[in-house]
Amino acid sequence: MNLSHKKLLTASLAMLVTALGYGARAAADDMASFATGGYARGLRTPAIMHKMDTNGDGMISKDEWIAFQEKVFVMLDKDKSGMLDEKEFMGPGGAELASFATAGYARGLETKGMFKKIDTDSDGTISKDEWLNFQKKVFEMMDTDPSHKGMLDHNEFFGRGPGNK
Ligand SMILES: [Ca+2]
Ligand SMILES: [Ca+2]
Repeated sequence: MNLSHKKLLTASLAMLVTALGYGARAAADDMASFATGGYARGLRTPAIMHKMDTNGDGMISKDEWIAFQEKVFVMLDKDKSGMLDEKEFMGPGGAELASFATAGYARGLETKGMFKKIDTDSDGTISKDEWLNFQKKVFEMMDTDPSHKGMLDHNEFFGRGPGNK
């Protein structure tokens, strides 16, 4: 085997190991498979946790979570109709959301895949109920530590709570 073949083989093995690692992690991470890996990545950052933790106790209560999600909905609902169409959801008007909730969060959220997941009745619009129900499910999936139900500590927030690998 010449050197370049050896390098190629090493690189392929490294890629395979990485892929297997991701697979195992995704299987143990209901939230990321429910809400897309991109959304999970955009959400699970210190900046978002800090933004949500309005009383500064280092935990995200369900009320804090919902208050944040209500603000995001209002920002996306450009025409104030109480519904999000695909254009509003994925449109270029994400600057306000990006500055409120980080560009990474906006990037993870504003995808066609996310739109479809949140639009549970598939009528082509996201109602506020659909939005909040989706976000409540995300919260419940992250809320894995039985010692403080209804609150996310930083381990749960970053996907390292009990039940996450
Ligand atoms: Ca808090
Ligand atoms: Ca809908």
